Amino acid sequence: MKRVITYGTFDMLHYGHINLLRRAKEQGDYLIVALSTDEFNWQEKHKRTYFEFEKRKQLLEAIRYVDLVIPEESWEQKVSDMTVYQVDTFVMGDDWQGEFDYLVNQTDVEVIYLPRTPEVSTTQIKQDLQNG
Ligand code: C2G
Repeated sequence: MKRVITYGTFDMLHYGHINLLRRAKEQGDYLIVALSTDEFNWQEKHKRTYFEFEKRKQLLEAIRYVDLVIPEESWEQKVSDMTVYQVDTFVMGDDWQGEFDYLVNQTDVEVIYLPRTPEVSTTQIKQDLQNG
């Protein structure tokens, strides 16, 4: 069984996230999503989410491509996650291109960056709603 992992906030879930999760699952048989906690989002990404962690987790767990949701609490946990969850492939959108290449050297996972869905983002949705 090929195990895939990806990380993110997944706030205000939209089809860009679904496109990513679908393609991540296509890389293997079992997809783990490490979901940024509210604290991690605020302290490390200076993002306040619209939906709190438990709600974002509930949404992700309802997606057919997702097999397990775990918390993302730090940038550093990725290396140990690869071992703990016996990961074969790490997937991220290409807005992170190159940022996680260190995982190839520090673990034996395959690192794949997938093209983002260009026209949609949580930030854009919020702006559009504000502008009416
Ligand atoms: N994504 C995408 N297309 C979009 C929006 C997002 O492919 N239109 C992808 C991102 O590239 C990322 C995933 O969906 O791989 C989740 O996006 P975010 O929730 O914005 O995640 P981010 O804040 O980038 O956090 O340790 C990694 C971080 O937790 C990633």
